[in-house]
Amino acid sequence: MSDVKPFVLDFDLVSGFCTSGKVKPTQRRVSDMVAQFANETAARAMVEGGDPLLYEFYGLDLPEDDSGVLQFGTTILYPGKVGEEYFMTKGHFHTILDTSEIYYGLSGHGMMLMETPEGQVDWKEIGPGEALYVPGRWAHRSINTGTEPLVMFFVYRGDAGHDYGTIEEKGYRKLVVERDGKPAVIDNPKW
Ligand code: S6P
Ligand code: ZN
Repeated sequence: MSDVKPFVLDFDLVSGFCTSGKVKPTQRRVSDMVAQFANETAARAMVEGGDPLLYEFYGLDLPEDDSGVLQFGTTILYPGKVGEEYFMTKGHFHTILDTSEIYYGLSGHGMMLMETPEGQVDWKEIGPGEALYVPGRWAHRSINTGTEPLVMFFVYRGDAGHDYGTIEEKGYRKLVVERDGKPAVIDNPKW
């Protein structure tokens, strides 16, 4: 068991930021995930045009090898599109595949796109006051389908680990795009 002492952290309920600055978020820009977007040409043009920030998320300095630890923080995903595809997170499986995760919507509106290695696919809308359960084995990607930052609090088993490789190689089976001004879930033509 790890020797972590009790502590308190502040996360703003609307912005999602730790306003005291006790912890710092990791940032991902379009340049960090050009190949993950269906329209890579549009992604490259955005990189050249200033490389916008897609999202920020907190990871705490907690032991990563202890199944008793809970990792937690917020994800702040900005609104926007690359081509017709909404801004999204990279998405990942947990390395310990059967570990689950809880997300709680604080502000903004979006979707969680999920799939299993066996090819089950699901997506759920998430907004303020809604708790979303991502079961073990389900890869998860957050997508901002709204016009404000999508802010969610998350908790997962601290030794779960992140497997990004599978998604980076093959992508998701589905994409979330804007059609007629509304979000639509379509087949990924690259799959
Ligand atoms: C970790 C949890 C979140 C994501 C964050 C960024 O298990 O799901 O903290 O790390 O939303 O997404 P990604 O796919 O870049 O890690
Ligand atoms: Zn996760």
